[in-house]
Amino acid sequence: MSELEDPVATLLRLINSRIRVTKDNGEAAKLLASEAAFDREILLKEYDAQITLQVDPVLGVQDQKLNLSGSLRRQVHFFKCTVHTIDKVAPGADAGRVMRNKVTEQIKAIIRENRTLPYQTIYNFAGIGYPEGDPHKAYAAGAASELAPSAAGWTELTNLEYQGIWYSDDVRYSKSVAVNNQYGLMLFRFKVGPREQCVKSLVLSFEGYGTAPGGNGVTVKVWNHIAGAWQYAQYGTAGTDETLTITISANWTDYIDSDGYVWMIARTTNPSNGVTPAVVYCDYVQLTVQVRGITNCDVVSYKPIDIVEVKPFLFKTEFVLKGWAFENITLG
Ligand SMILES: [Ca+2]
Repeated sequence: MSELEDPVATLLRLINSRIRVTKDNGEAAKLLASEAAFDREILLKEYDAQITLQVDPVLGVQDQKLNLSGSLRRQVHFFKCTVHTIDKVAPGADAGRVMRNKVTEQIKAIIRENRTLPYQTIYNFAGIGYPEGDPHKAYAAGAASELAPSAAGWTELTNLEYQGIWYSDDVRYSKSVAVNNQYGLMLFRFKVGPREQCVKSLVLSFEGYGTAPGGNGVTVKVWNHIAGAWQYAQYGTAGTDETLTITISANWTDYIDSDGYVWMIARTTNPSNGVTPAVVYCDYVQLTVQVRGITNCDVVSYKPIDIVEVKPFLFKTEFVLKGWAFENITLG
């Protein structure tokens, strides 16, 4: 049973997963994008900017009839999206107005550039390291079989090792195993944002390769937590980078566990012989998730609404955004 995702959740994920703002000193700005309401305390203490999103209280949702009978319809959702910044006294902080303008440009770019794909999110490991929080994780092991995600044999990558899988840049992480009959294994855990009931597509991809005395090749699979089995096997045969893709076409909830994780394994197709190692190389991995929900989005308008009567000044941009979805309804 699938359901439509709340459009506010869809747009917030779009913004959160793509927004990157660099401060004048070269550091990444710390941003909070959430449902309304604005929190002055949290902005003063912890963040360089706060972005709030809600259904526009004036424009709301329009239900448009697209044909004479009214069977083809379009639901247009309007949103109020507000950027909030202040002049911070913290060292290294941008001036409030400068930060506001940077965040405004980012929101504008993200919404316009993803006009036809607001429902798609690409998850990867860029910027992630050990032992940071709850999100995506990567592990390696040597074993004679495909270990389950919960097996004890996995070791998480180190901070430096994670950097090998951040980007598709020919800088790779590799796991070498020289025990007879053992494979080089890697395990990837992706933390998926949406409610699993809203998911309509999961696509995993692995860029890398494997080498072993019995021949080149890497095998990738995804974990079915209901069946307790690795499934959707894809095989590579090269001794240089190739991209293997797993497309899950049905029963998505079987592949998203109760913690919201999707698990992928990669192993050398052939084992070590105890003399020559089996080595699995990974340049990059990603998970692309699509949800059922709004299919388009756009910017309607925006304006600065600074509040400079009280200190610290509050710099704000207020956007009106829209998102829409088509419906084909059965008439009685
Ligand atoms: Ca890489």
